[in-house]
Amino acid sequence: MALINHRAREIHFKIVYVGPGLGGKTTNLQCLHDRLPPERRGRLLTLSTDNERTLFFDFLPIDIGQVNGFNTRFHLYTVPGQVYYRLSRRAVLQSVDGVVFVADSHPSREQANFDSLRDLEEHLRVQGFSPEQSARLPRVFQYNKRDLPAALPLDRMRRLLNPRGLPDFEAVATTGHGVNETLRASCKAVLARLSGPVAPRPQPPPPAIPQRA
Ligand SMILES: Nc1nc2c(ncn2[C@@H]2O[C@H](COP(=O)(O)OP(=O)(O)OP(=O)(O)O)[C@@H](O)[C@H]2O)c(=O)[nH]1
Ligand SMILES: [Mg+2]
Repeated sequence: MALINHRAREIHFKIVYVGPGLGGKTTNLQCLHDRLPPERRGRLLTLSTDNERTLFFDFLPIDIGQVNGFNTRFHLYTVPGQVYYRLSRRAVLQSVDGVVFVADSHPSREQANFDSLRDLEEHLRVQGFSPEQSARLPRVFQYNKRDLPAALPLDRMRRLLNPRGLPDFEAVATTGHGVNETLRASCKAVLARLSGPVAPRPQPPPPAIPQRA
């Protein structure tokens, strides 16, 4: 949830890029880092394995200037997409304000896209999001790797991943196409949520009480 420091007049939001392994999440952050003027962004922090896959997360803070008199900063994170880093994903998704789902347009990744979306829902559920709260979490979809000659048809990806018709964008993260637009839409959705009715913070389920023998 957004962190508001009234004394310093600062507001911080957390946006997490999720999606299947090798879908292009880290490439999105690298591209944003390269394109934003240095005074608007911090250092890109990446925690990667030897072969450049995200091990825990990548992190990029960006400033968007003042909103209602508050200095506003977005903290962008990616999660590791590889299936077995489930617990890392869960940790990074704590207190998320908005999600960007980066789907891979390669036909062989269709099931992985779908599984990754299901994995996200499960993490939100475990963190105490009710189905309604989960549905209200600002989300933006990005269909990445549109440069691939055999890219899945856009309609087909939309039907599978985004049946609610939430904001979505085609992208080629390696060239930067669609990367800024995706982020802008996510920031807009997160800010719009803040100015709407504030929903109670999701509560994780209480820990199990040990039974006496
Ligand atoms: N053709 C093509 N390749 C891309 C595109 N975006 C990313 N890639 C490539 O896909 C590979 C994986 O990209 P990453 O950004 O590391 O993917 P990731 O989602 O962060 O992967 P994990 O960290 O393992 O979850 C890299 O070789 C990228 O250069 C794209 O739009 N088109
Ligand atoms: Mg990565």
